[in-house]
Amino acid sequence: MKTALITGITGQDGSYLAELLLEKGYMVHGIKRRASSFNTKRIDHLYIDQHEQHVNFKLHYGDLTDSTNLIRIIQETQPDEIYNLGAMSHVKVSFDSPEYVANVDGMGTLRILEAVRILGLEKKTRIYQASTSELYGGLEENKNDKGFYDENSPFYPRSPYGVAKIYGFWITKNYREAYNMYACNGILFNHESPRRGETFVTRKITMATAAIALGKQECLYLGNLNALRDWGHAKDYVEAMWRILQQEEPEDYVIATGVTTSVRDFVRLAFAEVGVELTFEGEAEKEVAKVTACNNSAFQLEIGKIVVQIDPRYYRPTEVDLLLGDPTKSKTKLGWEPKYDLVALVKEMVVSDVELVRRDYNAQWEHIVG
Ligand code: NDP
Ligand code: GDR
Repeated sequence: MKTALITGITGQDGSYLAELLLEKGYMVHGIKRRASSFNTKRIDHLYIDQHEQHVNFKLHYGDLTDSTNLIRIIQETQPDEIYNLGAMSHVKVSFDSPEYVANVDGMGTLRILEAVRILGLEKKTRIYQASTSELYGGLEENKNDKGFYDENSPFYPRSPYGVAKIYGFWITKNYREAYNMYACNGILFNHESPRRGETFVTRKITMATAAIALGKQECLYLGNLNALRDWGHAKDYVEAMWRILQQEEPEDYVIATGVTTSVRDFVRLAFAEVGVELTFEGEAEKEVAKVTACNNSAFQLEIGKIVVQIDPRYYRPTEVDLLLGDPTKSKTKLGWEPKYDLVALVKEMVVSDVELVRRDYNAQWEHIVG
């Protein structure tokens, strides 16, 4: 039986990866932070029945800012594979707490690598580092000839988050080269799911779509509608993480769908799932989306109703305008291909959020900041 250790197990990706590894017969250890309220809702279904089915699933308290607990947990668990997914992962919030982000997302990666070295596990333990398309910064001139970002495209991060993650990227590569460690970067483009954090744009949109359709919310406030992202499904992407660690040689890989879509079009697709057609009008901060047709008898919205407005509070000091990844290497070397396309992803998220809003609407959702 292989043993894996996942940092960030309580997050979106950690929860899907834990499920995947348990299915594959792994012993799965996860590091969770102590919080004043429950923070394990994404993995409770794995945790609750640990006395019966999943005795091969164990959580440990810890934090990426604390080397001592990382060394202790790695020593205790002796993992064959470490997936370092833990991070302060919100780009906009990273402008508010840049030092913390550098500590967790940058130095945290070093702490994991050093812990493995200190414990003499360099030959045994393979390490996956959660790198990101934010490293590219969306600069037009850095795209490849085909108009995509690939493993050879230059980096130009545009946020404290991106800058912290670039340290994580290079220190992982450096430890691979300096100490012959099996340490790899997955450069993952945006990936979403019904478990996506509520302050990321896709989930904010699908939750609001559900709440507006069900008459529980008036309007959705967003920032930059022109931003373009290469959106995939988290379930597909954790499969790629696992494949990256199963290769003969450690290498870095771009994981993406190769399709990019604007935030505005994501909004259109989400509302289309509840039978509502939108028309966008106006410029910049005055842009709004109005209902122009409503084709689902379960969701009756007034024609002409404004359901999306701009709130400049959600603009970023420096923005990444466009992300589009080239999945050629992951396709050919890993044999990886996404199973979900964007329409299927949006559908799953909207259906899940309609269910959630019906069951358990919380008026605070209208004021989600992020
Ligand atoms: P989430 O924000 O959903 O999860 C982040 C996880 O990190 C949570 O479990 C969180 O714990 C944990 N964490 C935060 N701070 C610390 C800390 N100081 N010590 C230990 N753990 C901590 O992110 P995702 O699941 O979406 O992403 C996983 C990783 O992949 C992240 O590193 C992210 O930066 C990266 N990434 C994500 C992409 C995406 O589109 N989703 C794309 C590319 C990279 P808690 O639950 O207590 O907050
Ligand atoms: P991103 O994701 O910054 O790409 O980082 P996010 O969903 O936060 O933003 C995507 C784009 O949408 C624009 N936007 C808004 N974003 C948010 N959060 N809220 C809004 O109201 C809003 N309106 C418009 C943003 O400006 C941006 O252009 C995610 C994270 O998961 C990172 O951890 C990961 O590394 C990258 O994806 C790849």
